[in-house]
Amino acid sequence: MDIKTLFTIFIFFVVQNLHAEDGHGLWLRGQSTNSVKIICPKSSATLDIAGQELKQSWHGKSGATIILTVKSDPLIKGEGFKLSSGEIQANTDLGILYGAYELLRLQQTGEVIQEEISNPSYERRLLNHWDNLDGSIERGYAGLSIFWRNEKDLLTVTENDKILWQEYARANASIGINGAVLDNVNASPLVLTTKCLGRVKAIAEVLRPYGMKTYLSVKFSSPSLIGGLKTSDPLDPEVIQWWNDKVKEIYTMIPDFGGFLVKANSEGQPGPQNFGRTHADGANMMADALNPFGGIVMWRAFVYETSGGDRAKQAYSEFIPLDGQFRDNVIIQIKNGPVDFQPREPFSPLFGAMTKTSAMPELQITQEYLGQSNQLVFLSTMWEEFLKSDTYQERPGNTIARCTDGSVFPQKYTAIAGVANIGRDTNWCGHHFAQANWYAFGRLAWNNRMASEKIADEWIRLTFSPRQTDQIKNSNIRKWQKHFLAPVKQMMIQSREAAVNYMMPLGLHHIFAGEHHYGPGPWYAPKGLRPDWTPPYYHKADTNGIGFDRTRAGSNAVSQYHEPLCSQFNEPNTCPEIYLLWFHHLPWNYKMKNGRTLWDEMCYRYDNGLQQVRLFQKIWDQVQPFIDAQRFTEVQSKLRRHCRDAQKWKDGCLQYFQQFSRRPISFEIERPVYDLDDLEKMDFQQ
Ligand code: GCV
Repeated sequence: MDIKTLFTIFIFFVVQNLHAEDGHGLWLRGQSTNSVKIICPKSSATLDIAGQELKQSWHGKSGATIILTVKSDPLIKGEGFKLSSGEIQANTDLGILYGAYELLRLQQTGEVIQEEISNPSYERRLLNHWDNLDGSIERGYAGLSIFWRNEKDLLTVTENDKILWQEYARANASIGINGAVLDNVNASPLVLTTKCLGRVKAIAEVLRPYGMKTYLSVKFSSPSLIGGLKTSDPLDPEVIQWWNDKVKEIYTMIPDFGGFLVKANSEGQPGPQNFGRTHADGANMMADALNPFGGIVMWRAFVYETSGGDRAKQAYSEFIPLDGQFRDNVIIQIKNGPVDFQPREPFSPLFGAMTKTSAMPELQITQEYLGQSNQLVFLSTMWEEFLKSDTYQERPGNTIARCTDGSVFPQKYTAIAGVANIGRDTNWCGHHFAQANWYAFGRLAWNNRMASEKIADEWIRLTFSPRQTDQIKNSNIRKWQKHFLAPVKQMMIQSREAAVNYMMPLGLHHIFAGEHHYGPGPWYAPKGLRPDWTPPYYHKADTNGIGFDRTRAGSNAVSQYHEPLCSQFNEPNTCPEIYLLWFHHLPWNYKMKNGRTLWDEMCYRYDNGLQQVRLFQKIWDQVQPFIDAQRFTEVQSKLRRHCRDAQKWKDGCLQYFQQFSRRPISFEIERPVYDLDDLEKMDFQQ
């Protein structure tokens, strides 16, 4: 089936479901009856999509003309574009498509359209899908994989598959995402079999016109697991040949294949160290195979050993000595924080510290540690905080954004990745508001200086715009802005801080019950489990106090940060209070800046988080007149669950820590409603 027929079927579905408001339409609900004349001297699959999108959703003056010009301009970088009155200009067809989406977004959000050049911050803006070949998704909370299936016909591609992939590609292109890693970093070697590559080829064909490249996570031991070799040693000539041949086979099938993502020597995954080699040896071997075809290797820095001391220090300790040894088509993919996507972490000290090696941030869009698909947490503010963090590397002002987008270090490739929150659920992400995180990731990947307020504003207007909501047809837009847009935006902007407060305030981290990473479990420490997989390893509460001592006198993790951060973090009175217990073990009566004791402050923060969620419920209940029934009810129900969860977090953590603080739960706050005994036995995912 050609791309035009697919597009027609797809439009048919969109029109059919216009009033369903089940969330499937994401932020792309701007269909309009206004007409526009498109002048485009060239034709290609991508340009045709740009033209169709403009025609379908034109909110400018009816009868206007728009010219699409593919022409080089030194001010336009890569896939960037220039918008001016009546024209979209770009170096590439894809740039035109991005320009078309930007123009439509400006029209639909009511912004003034001025002449502008927009260039992407990162060359590669990728989603990482942790999708397994059996269709399950590691840390996925929105149903099964859209790419893989656990059925007899695992590899048969159906028309429904293609429709879904096309909708997916369109949504990504509309926010500038230009690549997808299709399988879990805990990779199956089978993904590299010729059969599976056939499915990857089929996906790539649907994604291609939307400018999305496909990438694969690969298992380091694939040569021995599926290639029949005795070893997977990266310096072994037969192993090198195996990867060369495999890469050649991939490019024969998928000429624009993007490259590999590798999790090696991490959480039980094999890697070069199994053969006495380094991360650089392993990454370079793959990089050499990919280089002739323009492919890249994204080599993850998420490594830690059970016997390796402070887990937060390990990635830095392993990778810094290798700086300068990697090929220029290797990028080290680093999680935002030094531990693991916690509600709040200081940034990973690796950013900016490797001056001769390309680095890229890895963010987590799926809410593994932030309430999964039950809690409303807008992650953009967390990512903004991270990207704006000053590393002080080379000179003050070198933020993470600057250290990774090529502003500070010359990188042959720049990139950013987000672990996707997408599944087969009708609304794609499990929670209607989780769509905002997908949207925010794309917008920040395009412009890493964008403010979360602006992103939230855009997303709300596009997703809940009164134009699309029958109930509001006769109501005026200002009323909608005051009673829907403003309060909902406020709720989104505050939601991450609320989550930090009711889960892990003041720098606490990783205090979840069990492997599910959902409910509270500061007590969770089954016998025999490696210590760094249990919360007491992280909170270290005892009758003397609480927190992880990472000062010079403790694990000395502070030394991995550039001055003045190292000294600031080292002293409790200069350490930002949001990171206090990340870096310090402090007595329960430690005096906070506001005069409260540490214990009272913890009580206050936990309660405050819960009260914030109660406020979100009130806000949402009041917006009912401005929204369709289905999305209203579904979000309302999620917020009720959210509130119960926040109560469990507060009650569980405060009562557990009270056993050590031996102080009353501050009388200024509401009393716990759950018993600690019950919480310790509870299955929070029920
Ligand atoms: C894909 C955490 C998650 C794992 C994940 C791992 C990683 O440990 O809990 O599910 O594995 O991070 O990022 O590799």
